[in-house]
Amino acid sequence: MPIKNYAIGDGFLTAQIRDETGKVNLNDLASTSGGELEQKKKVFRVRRLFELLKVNPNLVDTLIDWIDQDDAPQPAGAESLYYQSLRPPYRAANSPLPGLGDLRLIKGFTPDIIERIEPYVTVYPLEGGAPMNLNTADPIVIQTLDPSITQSIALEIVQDVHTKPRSNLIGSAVFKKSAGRCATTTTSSRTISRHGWPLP
Ligand SMILES: [Ca+2]
Repeated sequence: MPIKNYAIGDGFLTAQIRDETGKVNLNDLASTSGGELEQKKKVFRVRRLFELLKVNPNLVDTLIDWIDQDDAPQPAGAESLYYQSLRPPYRAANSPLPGLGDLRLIKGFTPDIIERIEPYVTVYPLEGGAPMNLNTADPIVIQTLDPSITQSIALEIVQDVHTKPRSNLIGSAVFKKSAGRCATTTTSSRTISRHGWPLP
């Protein structure tokens, strides 16, 4: 519940607290924990989010290059060589994003695209690798957990969570029903768990 126009001193305070752990962490792209397979899944999640938001998924390559420590560009990416050709020139950060404001520095991230993705992404924790809080996640964010989670399944999961907030969704009736509709039930459950779904 936001605070609106709360009288404080000579002015008014307006504030809203949002849970960042219910979003896709862009700094997961810089996290090397979990090995190569886990890293591919993190990249897949961000690409899927972009696709769901009608944003060119190739922009994930420029995002990876901005965050990763090396100067070797991804297939559709851009490293310091590109940024140093701009006027004024600058270098790729080659480190985690300290805030979403830095997205404007990255090749291809126009104000329109940043506005489109901002509600669903975070940079916290900076080191990445934190599990997602499904109690506060948007249906679009839940869809990034696994390709078999359709919009209707995600909406059903959110509705169930809002009815009964919990730390364990695996055993819930709606999860079993949803997982049963997925093409690879067991695999889906395991995949979701590795992506941050709370385990029993
Ligand atoms: Ca880099």
